Amino acid sequence: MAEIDGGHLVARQLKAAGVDTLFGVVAGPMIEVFAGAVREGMTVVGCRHEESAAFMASAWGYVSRKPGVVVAGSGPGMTNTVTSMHVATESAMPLVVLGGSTHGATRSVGGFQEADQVAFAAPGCKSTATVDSTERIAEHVHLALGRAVNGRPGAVYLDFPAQVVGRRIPEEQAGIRAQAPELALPHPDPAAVDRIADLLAGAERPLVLVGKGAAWSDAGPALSKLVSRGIPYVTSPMGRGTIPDDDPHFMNGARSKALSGADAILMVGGRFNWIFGFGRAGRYSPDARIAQIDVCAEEMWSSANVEIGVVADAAVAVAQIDQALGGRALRAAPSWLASLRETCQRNEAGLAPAMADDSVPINPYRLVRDVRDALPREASLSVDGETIMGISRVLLPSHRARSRLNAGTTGCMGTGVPYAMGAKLARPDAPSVAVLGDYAFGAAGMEIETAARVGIPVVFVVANNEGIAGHLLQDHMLPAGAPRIAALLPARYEKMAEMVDGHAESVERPDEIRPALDRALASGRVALVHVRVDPKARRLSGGNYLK
Ligand SMILES: Cc1ncc(C[n+]2csc(CCOP(=O)(O)OP(=O)(O)O)c2C)c(N)n1
Repeated sequence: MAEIDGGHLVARQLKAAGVDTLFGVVAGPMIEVFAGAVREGMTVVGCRHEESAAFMASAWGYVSRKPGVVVAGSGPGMTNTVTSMHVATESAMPLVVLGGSTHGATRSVGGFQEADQVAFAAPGCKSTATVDSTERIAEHVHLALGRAVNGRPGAVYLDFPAQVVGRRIPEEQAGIRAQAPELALPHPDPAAVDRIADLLAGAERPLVLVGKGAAWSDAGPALSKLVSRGIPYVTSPMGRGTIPDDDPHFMNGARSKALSGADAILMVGGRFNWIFGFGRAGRYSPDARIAQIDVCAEEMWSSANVEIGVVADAAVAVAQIDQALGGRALRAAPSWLASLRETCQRNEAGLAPAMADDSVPINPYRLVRDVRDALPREASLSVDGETIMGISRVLLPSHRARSRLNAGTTGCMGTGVPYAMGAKLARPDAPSVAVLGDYAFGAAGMEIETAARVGIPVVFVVANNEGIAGHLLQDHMLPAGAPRIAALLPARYEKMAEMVDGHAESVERPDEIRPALDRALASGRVALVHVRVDPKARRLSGGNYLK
């Protein structure tokens, strides 16, 4: 009678559920899982750090709308994924962490790499479980995958004690769960749809807010249709591209004015947290009437005074609101759109001199302008850092849902490198570019070896301003004469691409930026474009453009 070990069983269940890519760091007691994944023909990405592996998995999952799966060994291997689980849950990215743990026979008596792993995982997860027998592996994996990706996506942790992974059982006891429920998407109540249509139709200054929940549910086409009636919209950073950014109703460039001026707001798949100014008076008009669409009813309870909450899939709900509006003309004053557009143009014009600056060291606005010009329309874009992320948020567009990845709800540095790699594996046909501060690159930079080894041709653009927000913190917030704490060495990060036979570029002058980017994009290899930017440059507060 053929037998199968627990590790192979994990892989077989993943395959049965349509997960063909696995991330992780090989370690006991999970080596059988990696071996099983190879036997099952999965793409297995062996990473250099579990935190990065889990970030890669969550980006892969978010872009492909499947659960991203990462495997970590016991003790510190598993605890290295805790930040990534927290980030995935807060940023609503689907992640399943499979953590090996010490053998049951040595628990509580100082077992090797023993830790209370479920307790470490729990606060950052939607759910956690311990796999109690080899026979129940398939069921636990089936549950974890479903829970990570459904409802609001997030992290799920499964703990695998060593004795469960290594044990062999007869194949007919494997209990593979080949069938996943076919879920009908949650549809909105028609009466609520009519009320929202009335709200938008009767408003003088309507506004749509787009969060990454809208990206997740591919609400772009329905949203494009709705806003084309003459409604401006503002997105969260990762909601960018759900409607292509070159839509004339896109008003992130007049964000503060749009939020404070609107008299009716429809929030689609976003949360009234810090990213949207909590929905509080001050950022918003106290008289604004607010409607919200979300897959979670709890989300309607926030700092914002939400009048109408609809629990529904964003794409379905928006399409129905548009249908309910039918041939009705909106009452919105044309001057509302026009004044926001004018603010966008004025703010962008205010940045033009910095974008055209030819000085050395390079102005970061000039660098990001050239990245914008070189960036293919369909590219996946990941951005990480502080100064460079703020500038990129203003200048770099996105044109596709779930093509924009950044530090997200938790503002977590160290996501940029692995997110770009996960996105590339999920969408291999689209170029993947990461724009990174030197600190942000360094936080996960060793994964460049993973990219070279596995063959993940990402372009890393490192804006090296020699520090955390350049020299700003070092010079202005630390005592004079302090050792370099926030300021970093002017290191030559392109050497890290050379080290793995990747494509390396080093740029010191503005006119060298674009040719270097073009060569990197054409190289077909992992590439690092190292750009020396002015350590003293800060973000410009062009009107309300940057808030
Ligand atoms: C995990 C984590 N650690 C620390 C921070 C605090 N932090 C915010 S921005 C930043 C670094 C920014 O420097 P860099 O990546 O070089 O980008 P720059 O601002 O210089 O463009 C740090 C450490 C954070 N947000 N996340």
